[in-house]
Amino acid sequence: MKLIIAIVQDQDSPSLVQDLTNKEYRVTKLASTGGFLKAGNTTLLIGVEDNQVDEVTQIIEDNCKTRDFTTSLLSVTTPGDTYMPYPLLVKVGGASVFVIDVEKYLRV
Ligand code: 2BA
Repeated sequence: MKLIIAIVQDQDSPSLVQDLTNKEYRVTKLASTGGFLKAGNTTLLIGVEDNQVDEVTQIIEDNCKTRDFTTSLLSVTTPGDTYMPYPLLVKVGGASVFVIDVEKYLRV
């Protein structure tokens, strides 16, 4: 068995969760925050049999789009310098996916 951890953009998560549950996959949705952009994203935990990993990753790929974000970072060189905001273009997604071996799965 595998645990798929998928970090996706909030906008993509409703259709993704719907498609997964329509195919009878069990999904847990967590509200998360990206460390770099400090913006909300969604982390999905999906426990599957080994032979289901490809189908689930395909469903994730079908639902998750890459988007461009412009973020404003603050730059300062030495103490006392003025903070200079400068725009930075960042590509986010489609999804960051981890597939982990599960030692034991219990539903008691
Ligand atoms: P964030 O950390 O907010 O990162 C958003 C996007 O900013 C990333 O998109 C990437 O394009 C860029 N980025 C992140 N860290 C960077 C850095 N140190 N320098 C330059 N650019 C950087 P994605 O790679 O698609 O990641 C989207 C979100 O997925 C991330 O949000 C984070 O929440 C998660 N993530 C991605 N890779 C991860 C990893 N290896 N471990 C844990 N979480 C990860």
